[in-house]
Amino acid sequence: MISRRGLALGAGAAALAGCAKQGPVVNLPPRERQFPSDFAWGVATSAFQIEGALTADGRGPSIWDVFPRSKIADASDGAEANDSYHRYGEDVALIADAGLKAYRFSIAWPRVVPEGAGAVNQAGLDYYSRLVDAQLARGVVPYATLFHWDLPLALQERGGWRARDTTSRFVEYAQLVVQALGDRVKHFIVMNEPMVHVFAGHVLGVHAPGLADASLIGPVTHHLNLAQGMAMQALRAARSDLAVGTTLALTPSRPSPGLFLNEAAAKGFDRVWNGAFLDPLFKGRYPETARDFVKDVVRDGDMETIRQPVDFLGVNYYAPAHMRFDLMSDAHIAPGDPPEGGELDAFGRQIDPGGLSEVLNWLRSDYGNPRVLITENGCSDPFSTGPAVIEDGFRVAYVRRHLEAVKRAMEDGSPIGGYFHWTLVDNWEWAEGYRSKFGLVAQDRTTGVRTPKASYAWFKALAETGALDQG
Ligand code: GCO
Repeated sequence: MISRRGLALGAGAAALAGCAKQGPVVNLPPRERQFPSDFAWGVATSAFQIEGALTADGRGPSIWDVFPRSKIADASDGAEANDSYHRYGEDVALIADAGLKAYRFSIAWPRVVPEGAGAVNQAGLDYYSRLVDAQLARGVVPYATLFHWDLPLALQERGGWRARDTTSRFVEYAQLVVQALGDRVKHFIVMNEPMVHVFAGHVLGVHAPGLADASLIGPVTHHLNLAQGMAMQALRAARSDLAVGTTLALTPSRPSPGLFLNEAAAKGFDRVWNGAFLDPLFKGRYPETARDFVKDVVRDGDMETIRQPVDFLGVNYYAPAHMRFDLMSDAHIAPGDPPEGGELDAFGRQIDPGGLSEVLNWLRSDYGNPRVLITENGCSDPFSTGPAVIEDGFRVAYVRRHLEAVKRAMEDGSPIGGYFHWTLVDNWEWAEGYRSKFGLVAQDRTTGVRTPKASYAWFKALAETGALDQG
C-alpha cells in the first residue's frame, strides 16, 4: 500500500532517528535571530484529530468516522483522540501558559450541519463558541479553519467534492459559522491542504473517503478551489472586519536520484501539487499541466470566483517531495526516494529547511509576495505505539532550523506574520493513527493526562522573547 509517506512524498529507508542531528543550512547571524514583537506564535490542530466525542450533542458522522481501521497503521480510529471536545479547557490553558497568543483549530462541519445540508445543530456551534470564549479569556487569538478534511458523510453519499453541489453546501456552512462566531473570530482559514485531500483521499485511497480513482483529480480539485472562493466571498459579505485566507501544503518537487526522466516527473508533479491551487487563487488560471484534468468541470465565471484576494496565505511545510518517472502508473509519475545520506523524518522524507526557503521565495517572486502565516510545521517522534519522547531535542532542532529559514525569508522581504507549530498535544495522525506523535505535549492514552515535553518549554521561551537561540 502507498502510505501518506509514499504520497508525500518520497519514501526512503525507514527513518529511525526522529528528526535528530541536523546541521545548519540557513546562515542567520545573531542580530537577525530576533522576531518582531507582533509576530504571532501559536499552535495548530484539527477537529477530527483531537476532539473525539464523535456522537456527542448531535454531531453527524464524517467521512473519517467510517474510514476502515484496517487502513490505519495501528488499526485505531479517531473516536477518542484527545477528547478535546470535553478537555478543551486544558488545551487552551496549555496554549496560554506557554505564552502563545494564537491558536489555529478547525471546526467540524458535521457538528454544525450533521447531514451536510439542512438542519443546523446549535449544540455544535455552542461548543465552538465556548472554545473561542475560553481562548479570548486567556488572550489567545482564534484562527478557525473551516475544512480540515472531515466532510459530512451524507454529502459524500451525494458525490462529495466530485459534485459541484457540495460547493454551495460549504458556503451555507461557512455562513452559519461566521454568523455564530464572527463577532469574536476574526481570522478564517477556509481550507486546509486541499491537495492532500485530493490525492490521499481520492487518488491513492489512503485517507477518507478512500477512493482510488485518478479521474477524480480534476473535479475534486476544481470544486475545492471553487468552494474556497465562494466561501471567501460569503465570509466577506457577512462581515467586513475579517482576515480571510486559506492554507496550502506547499513543497518543492525534486527528482529522485537515477533516471534523467525523473526530472520531468518532478516538474509535472510540482505543477499539479503546488500549481493547481496556487495559480487559480493568485493568477485566475490552472497551470498548463492541470488544465486537461479540469477541462470538463470549469464553467464560465468560475476562475473569477476562485481568484479572491487573500489577507494571508497559510503555508504548511514539512519536507520536499522526491519524484520519479514510472512507466507503470497512469501519469508516469510516482513518489521516489530522497537522495542517500540525507536526514529523514519519521515518514521517510528528507529533512530540509531549504525547501521552506524555496517555497517562500516562489511566493515572493511568482505570486505577488502575499502576507504569509506558517500554519503548520513540525516533526514526529520515530513511529512507535509506545510512550512519547519527552526529552525531544530533535524536535527543537527541527523547529529551530525551519524558523531560521522563515526569518531569512523575512529578511529577504517576505511578509510573514506568524508561525503555528504542528501540534499542541500528540494526537491521531490519520493513516498513522497514534503511532506518529507531533506534540509539544504528550498524552497518556489511558488517563488522558497531558505532560509537556522539553520542546514545550523551549517554544514558550521563544514565544515570550521572540529570540531564536543558536542551539
Ligand atoms: C496535514 C495536516 C495535519 C497533519 C500534519 C502532520 O498536513 O496532513 O494538516 O492534519 O497531522 O501535517 O502530518
